[in-house]
Amino acid sequence: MRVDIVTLFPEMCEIVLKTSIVGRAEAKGLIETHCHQIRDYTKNRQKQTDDCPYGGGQGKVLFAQPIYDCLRHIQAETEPVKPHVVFLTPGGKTYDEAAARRLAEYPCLTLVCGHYEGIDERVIEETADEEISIGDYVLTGGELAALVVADSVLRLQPGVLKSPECYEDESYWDGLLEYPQYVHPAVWEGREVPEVLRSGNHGKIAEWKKEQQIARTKERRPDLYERWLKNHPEEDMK
Ligand code: 6GU
Repeated sequence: MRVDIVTLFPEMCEIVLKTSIVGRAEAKGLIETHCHQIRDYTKNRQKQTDDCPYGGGQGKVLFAQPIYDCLRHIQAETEPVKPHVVFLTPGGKTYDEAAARRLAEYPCLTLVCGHYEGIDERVIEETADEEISIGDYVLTGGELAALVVADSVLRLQPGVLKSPECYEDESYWDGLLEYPQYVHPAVWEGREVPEVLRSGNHGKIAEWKKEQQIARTKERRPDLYERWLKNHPEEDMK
């Protein structure tokens, strides 16, 4: 999979993408990432990327033209594949693991970061396949949101994680939160590792982990718990 990020802050995105698991995956040739500076596509002398909006209001709005030209440049690079284009905006649909799994199927994904007050609506209408927000809070720009989306889709690519269990085992895969984890020492600051985990009884351990997942989800995320129960009616009897 190839991911392109269109941004005023490519260095901010590059440093994250070249770090840790995603960085190693790219070094191994399993994935490809590119960050593009919107300013490089401006056509005015001052390399201005934004201005005050029509109709007045706070802040500045990014011009359509440099974003459009940058997207055309990316499309020429990925030819004959047409990238799936996502704009990261606070007004988009809320992102979740189901969306990550869906986006992970595209061979080329282009993420466009909004900044300041927004982006000229016409370039969104002209080029966006969808608009995504990562949650109900406000960020100064779309970069962190684009990196969240990039990380969550790239970790699903074959070979990036050691084995599929690595992502099947984690929170959200089966709609339940993770069970708590422990590593030695067996006693730390007077707190003991649960006895069952040291019992060597793998059946009992699996049962305990599942119980922990269900109890945590019920307590912390009643919304996820209700959805999970609907898909696992047999669990309601317990
Ligand atoms: Cl995509 N952008 C901004 N600026 N804030 C956000 C967001 C995106 N998603 C959640 N908050």
